[in-house]
Amino acid sequence: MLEVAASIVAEVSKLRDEINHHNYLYHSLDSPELTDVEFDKLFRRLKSLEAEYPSAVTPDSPTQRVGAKPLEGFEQIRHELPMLSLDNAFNSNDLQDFDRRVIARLQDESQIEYACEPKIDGIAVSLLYEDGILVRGATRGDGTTGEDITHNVRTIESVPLKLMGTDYPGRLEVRGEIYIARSTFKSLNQQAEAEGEKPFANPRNAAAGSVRQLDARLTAKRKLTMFCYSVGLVERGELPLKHGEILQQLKLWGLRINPKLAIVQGAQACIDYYNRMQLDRDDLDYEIDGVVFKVNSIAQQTRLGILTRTPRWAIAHKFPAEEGVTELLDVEFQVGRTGAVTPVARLKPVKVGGVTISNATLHNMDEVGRLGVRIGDIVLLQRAGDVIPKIVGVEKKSENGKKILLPRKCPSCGSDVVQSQDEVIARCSGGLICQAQRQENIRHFASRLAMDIEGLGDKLVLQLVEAGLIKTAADLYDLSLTELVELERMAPKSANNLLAALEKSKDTTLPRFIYSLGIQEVGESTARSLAMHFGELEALLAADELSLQRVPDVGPIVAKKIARFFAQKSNQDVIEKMRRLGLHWPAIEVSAAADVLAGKIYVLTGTLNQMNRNDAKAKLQSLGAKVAGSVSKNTDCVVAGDAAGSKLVKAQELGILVMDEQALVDFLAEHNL
Ligand code: I6G
Repeated sequence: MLEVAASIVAEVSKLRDEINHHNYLYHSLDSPELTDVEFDKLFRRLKSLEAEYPSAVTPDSPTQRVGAKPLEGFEQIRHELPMLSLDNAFNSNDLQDFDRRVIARLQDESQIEYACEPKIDGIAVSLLYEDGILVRGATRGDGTTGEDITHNVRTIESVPLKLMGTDYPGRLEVRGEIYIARSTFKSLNQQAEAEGEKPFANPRNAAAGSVRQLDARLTAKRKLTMFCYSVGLVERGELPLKHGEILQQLKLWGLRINPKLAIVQGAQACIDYYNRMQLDRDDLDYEIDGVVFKVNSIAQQTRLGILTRTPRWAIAHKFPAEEGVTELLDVEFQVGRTGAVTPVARLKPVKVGGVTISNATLHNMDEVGRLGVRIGDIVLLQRAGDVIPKIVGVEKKSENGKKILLPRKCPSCGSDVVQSQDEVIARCSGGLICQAQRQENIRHFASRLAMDIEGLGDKLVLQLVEAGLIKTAADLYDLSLTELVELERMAPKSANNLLAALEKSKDTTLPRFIYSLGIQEVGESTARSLAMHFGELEALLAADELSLQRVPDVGPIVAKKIARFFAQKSNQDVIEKMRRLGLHWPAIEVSAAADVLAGKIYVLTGTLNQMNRNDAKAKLQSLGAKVAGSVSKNTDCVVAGDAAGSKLVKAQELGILVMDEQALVDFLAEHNL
């Protein structure tokens, strides 16, 4: 009996190794050795053994890629090391400037070795391997916090569930780009059309939608793939000392890297690589929007360090925006959530970079004047990556072109449109009586980074507003099943799901709640600063402009907008209703924190690895410190990160307190920051 079990275990293990190996050859190296039929035979044998001996099933088995049960929602993941973004170069001069900056900072080098790769137009993600097993996949999110998409990442055949070999670090975070191949995208869209569904606009949108599916079975059908381009966290193990060699090592562990990786010397060779890639671009089975150059030596990368959120040792050289020419048929004015009235161009449909464009933004009336564009003109369009296309010029004037005029009344509610002296944007003065503003406001409230109300999409918001069921976001929490099922195309199951999602969203956080209110100029990061500073909503509501200005990142203009928002009775009523209907969040302990460093002057120098410099600055400021740019005898403390230079030396000469990054992290943690 025991012997049989041992032989089964051995067979199962051998089959898994074989399947993983052939998966790797097929999906990562693009050089299969088995026919599909031969591969399927191995796979079916493994499945049947696992069905017969369920105790032999392990989570890293290739049969276990797709979970059976959809998730209820996405968990937030805080990246242990922030996921940075890249600085951009838009031409050869920018690239040469970058190279000169690198040389100047390193002082001792005249020609730098660079690793070059295509920049995939996909979705940045992080994979975490513990003892070689994939334990987590997360989106980049805002670089600090992303979403847990492990269930979806597991379905991607080119992502190993278990690393090959044995010499990998105990904890290894691999970063890269998930995308959908052009060929796959084409067949997905053909299938969507055949089934009467709306096709995806482009491969990037299709990939983005697919990694954010709650049901991994749907993700698996989208046939995503991934190229790995760097590592994040590395613990209990060592990696090679050059970026290119690290990537080659990742490949040996079974991860997929871009075959176009090249190591070159100096800026001119980078420009040559860029030109080659621009020529090859259309022949690739994936979309790229430029190329990325990285200083190859990790020691040099460390010396160069990070500037806020972008490494000084890497740059993305973007391809120029794709352009097209078409006729401007009409201009309509759209009203946004803050009442901004924006001219939107309706165009004769035209293909730009493979995508059909029929709308483009004209930004504001100043831009319309600057371009001198009229309805009927032939215009020049630009489309860059995922950005909304814009009109950048007039190719040919129409003989009887019609002048574009800002409407005097809001196209949505008929209130006056006003243009104040101090901004170029015209606004509807209707406030919450304006249906368009209401709709946009509620859409923002429900959005992913705000209250994240699953299932409450744009169309449903429009339906609810049009049916008169909701006027403000607070009314969402008053909706009843009876009201919902009376809406067109609303089955009882969907209505119940929406009510459950609304219920779930009531349990939120103060930063999210503040962000969801849609106060002008208050994005996610300012909302977080406000929450950290005031700790509770009441204190924020009571704050005047001066006290608002004490919050990091809040200047006089933003403070005025925040104070004005909370002074409005209609906004107070909405907030009061939300709280009455059950929205709640834990208080944030600000303790006596706000004054702990009052009057102290801090200086940050060197590279911080556990947080970016802006975050460190904001946190010190929230404790009352002033953060200065240079060291003087008035400085109280210098926080010295890696490769700190002259400021550290000066601090030591002046006998000023110096703390390293870990001491800062510990100190902030003591104050709940
Ligand atoms: O967004 C990115 C695309 C490609 C990257 C990147 C990359 O390397 C080929 N590398 C880094 C380090 C970052 N973003 C931050």
